[in-house]
Amino acid sequence: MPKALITGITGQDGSYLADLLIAKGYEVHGLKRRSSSFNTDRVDHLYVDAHQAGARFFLHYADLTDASSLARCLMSIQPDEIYNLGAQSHVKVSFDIPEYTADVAGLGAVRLLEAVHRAGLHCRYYQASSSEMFGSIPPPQSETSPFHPRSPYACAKVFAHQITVNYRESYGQHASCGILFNHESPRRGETFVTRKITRSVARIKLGLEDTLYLGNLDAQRDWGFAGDYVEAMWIMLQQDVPGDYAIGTGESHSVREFAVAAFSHAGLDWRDHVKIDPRYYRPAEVAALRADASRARRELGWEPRIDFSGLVKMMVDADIEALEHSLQGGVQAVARRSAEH
Ligand code: NAP
Ligand code: F7E
Repeated sequence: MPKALITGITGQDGSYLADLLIAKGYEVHGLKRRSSSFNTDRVDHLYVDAHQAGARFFLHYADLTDASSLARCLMSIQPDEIYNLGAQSHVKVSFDIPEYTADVAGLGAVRLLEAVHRAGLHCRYYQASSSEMFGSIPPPQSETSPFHPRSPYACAKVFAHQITVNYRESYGQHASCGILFNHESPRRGETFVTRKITRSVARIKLGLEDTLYLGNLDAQRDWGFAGDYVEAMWIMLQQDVPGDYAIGTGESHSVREFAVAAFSHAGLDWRDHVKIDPRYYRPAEVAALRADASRARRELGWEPRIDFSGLVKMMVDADIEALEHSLQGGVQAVARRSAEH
C-alpha cells in the first residue's frame, strides 16, 4: 500500500487530495498544526480511530516552521510521496505578516526537502507553486514564463519553487512543482474573494445581510475547481521524470464577472448589494492571470472538468444549502469573519 504525507492537509487542497488518495488505496498521513480551536473540519469525514484494523488516515502534530517536527514525521512515516501544500496562503495577509509568510511558505519547503535529503529517503515530492509568482507578467503564463512576484507570499513561493528545482538538479530528487492558478470550491477559505462572494450571496438571499464590501473588481483570475487540480498533483508524481507544470483552465474572468454570475444564480442583482471598500485593495496588485496549461494537457493528459459557470453555481448552491441547514438547526452564529480581509 503506497504511503503519502500531506502538509496542509486541513486546508482546501489537502482535504481534496486526501479524499483522492484514500480512494486510490493509499495510506494517508497529514501534518496538522496545533490550534486552540478545532482545525480539522475539512477532513473530519476521513477520520477513523487509529486503533481500528485497516485504518488508513492518520494526523500528526508538526509545523513547517519546526524542522525537527518534520524530520521526526518523515522518519516515522517513511512516505513514498510527499505533497507540500502547507502555507500562509492569503496574499493580502502576507503584507501584514511578511516574515511569517516567508518562513512557512518559503523556508518550509527547504526544511522539508533537506529533511528528505538527510534521511536518504527515495520518495517523490510535490511543491505547491503558484501563479502569483508571475505577478506582473502579462497572460497567458506557462512554466517558461518569467517570474515577477508582487507580494511577500509570491516572493516566498518563488523561493520554494526555485529551491525545489535546485534539490532536483543537485541531488536527483524526484521533485515536481505544480504552478497552480486559482482554484476554488465549497471548501475554499472564507476570506478568498470567490468564497467571500458566495457566502455573502447566501446570507443576502436568506435575509441575513444586505451589503457585500469588496476591493478591486477589475482583477482577472483563471478560476478552476480544486477537486480537478489535486488530480494534476497526483499525476505529476506518477511520471517517470519529474518536472514543472502550469495548471489552469485557460480562461480568465474579472472579480466583477464572478460577482455578477454568483448574484444572478441566486436571482439577485449584484448592483443592489456590492459596495467598494478600499481597505481590501492591496499595496501591489496582480492584474491578470490566465494559464497556458498546454504542457500539462500534452504530457500529463490533464484537463479540468468544471468550467467557470459550473464552479460559481456549485459554490453558491453549497453556501445556500449550508446556511439553510444551520438556520434550520437554530444556529445563527455565522460570524462575518470574511469582513476582516
Ligand atoms: P489553505 O486552504 O489556506 O490551506 C493551507 C494549509 O496550510 C492549511 O492546512 C494550514 O493549516 C496549513 N498551514 C498554515 N501554516 C502552517 C504551518 N506553519 N505549518 C504547517 N501547516 C501550515 O490553502 P489551499 O488553497 O488549500 O492551497 C494549498 C497550497 O497551494 C498552499 O501552499 C497555497 O499557497 C498553494 N496554492 C493555492 C492556490 C489556490 O488557488 N488555492 C493556487 C496556487 C497555489 P490550518 O488549517 O491550521 O490553517
Ligand atoms: O483574490 C481581488 C484581489 O484573495 C483574488 C490564493 O489561493 O490564488 C489566491 O490568491 C482577487 C485579487 O486570491 C476582494 O485584490 C477584490 O485581485 O481570492 P483572492 P489571490 O490573491 O488571487 C493564488 C493563485 C494563490 O496562490 C493564493 O494562495 O480578488 N479582490 N475584492 C478581493 N480579494 C479578497 N480576498 N477580498 C476582497 O474583498
